[in-house]
Amino acid sequence: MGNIVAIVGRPNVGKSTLFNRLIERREAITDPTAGTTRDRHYGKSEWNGILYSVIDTGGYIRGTDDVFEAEIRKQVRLAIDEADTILFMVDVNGGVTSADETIAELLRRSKKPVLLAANKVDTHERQYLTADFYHSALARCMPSQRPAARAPATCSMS
Ligand SMILES: Nc1nc2c(ncn2[C@@H]2O[C@H](COP(=O)(O)OP(=O)(O)OP(=O)(O)O)[C@@H](O)[C@H]2O)c(=O)[nH]1
Ligand SMILES: [Mg+2]
Repeated sequence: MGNIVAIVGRPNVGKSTLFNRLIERREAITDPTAGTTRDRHYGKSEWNGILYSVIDTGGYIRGTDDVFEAEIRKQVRLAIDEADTILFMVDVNGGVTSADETIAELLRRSKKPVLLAANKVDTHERQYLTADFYHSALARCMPSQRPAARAPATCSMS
């Protein structure tokens, strides 16, 4: 298997926040406004002595006429094609959305290995919300949260 990981998910789930954490620099813009990332961003990271490339992508929104959103979809598909492994990021708050289902289907069709990262698990109790995501049957579900979140991390990317 090669060493390119693409972070994919709907807008605002925390993809760029994780990307910055992995590359250990604040390179990607992160913001509470959905649709912040539009292009693909590339970075390098290392895990247990293994170097890998990571791609941050824009939030995937299905079938709108918006030209920007269509361009983001194109960029996401390019990143999926290029990647060896996909990190599918969801937000545990609010459960599985139809946007998550659409992306799950896109990823299933890619036939690439997918890891599901359930983000924004900021409190101990919220780790149980990850159970909702098992039914998308993509992969193991890994709870995560940004480093600054107050509650103890239950699990992280590594
Ligand atoms: N509570 C909480 N907020 C988070 C966490 N991770 C990211 N955020 C916040 O969620 C918002 C969106 O984060 P981004 O990293 O910009 O999300 P994104 O998925 O890249 O968004 P788009 O580029 O619009 O698709 C920001 O305000 C982040 O600070 C987390 O673990 N917990
Ligand atoms: Mg982003």
